[in-house]
Amino acid sequence: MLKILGRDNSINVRKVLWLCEELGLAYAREDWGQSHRGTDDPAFRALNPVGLIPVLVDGEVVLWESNVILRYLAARQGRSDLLPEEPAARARVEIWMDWQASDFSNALRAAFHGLVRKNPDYADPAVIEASRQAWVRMMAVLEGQLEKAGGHVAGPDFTLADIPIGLTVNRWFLTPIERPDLPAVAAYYDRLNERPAYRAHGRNGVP
Ligand SMILES: N[C@@H](CCC(=O)N[C@@H](CS)C(=O)NCC(=O)O)C(=O)O
Repeated sequence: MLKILGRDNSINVRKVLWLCEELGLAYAREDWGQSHRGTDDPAFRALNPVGLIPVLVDGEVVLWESNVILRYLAARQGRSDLLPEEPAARARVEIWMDWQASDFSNALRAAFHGLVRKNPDYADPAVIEASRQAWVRMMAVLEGQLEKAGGHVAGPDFTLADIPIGLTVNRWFLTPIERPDLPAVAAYYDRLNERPAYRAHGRNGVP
């Protein structure tokens, strides 16, 4: 059985839990990180030298980096509907995954960690406001994409790209900030909510 290491309120662990649910894959999850076992434990570092969650163990295969794990599981299950094999179609999915993991996450970090996690490293109101403004700019990009794409972030149908983006949208609605009205994003949030796996691991009250 698959083993997933990481607490279930981590956005990056939730990506993997959501996908396992979509794929109908059984797994055992172990709590690691923050108030649980620390990821500086040598047993954990032996699996992931950078000490971050999630880690996936699939027999001899040990992986870290959440979006890599998503790609691995979709390919393992032959789900080219979620991650196309044709290079251009695949790249159109991966653009949104990589953007979420880089510029998008960097933009919202201070607002989210300052206001929701109450992390003292992000207590400066000016830094939080700059982060909020950057987050709004990223969400305007997403709004434009959703207006064009026809239902989901990489096109009409659900793909792997919707997992990182859908979790970030959940975070947007659960963070106490001033938000502009973004109708395509709101409709997308409700569309994702039709998926039991999103209700279980995405829009489940956890920011
Ligand atoms: N790029 C990594 C980022 C992983 C990451 O930042 N994980 C956070 C939780 S979301 C973590 O391990 N934090 C330390 C902890 O929880 O102890 C990925 O996508 O997997």
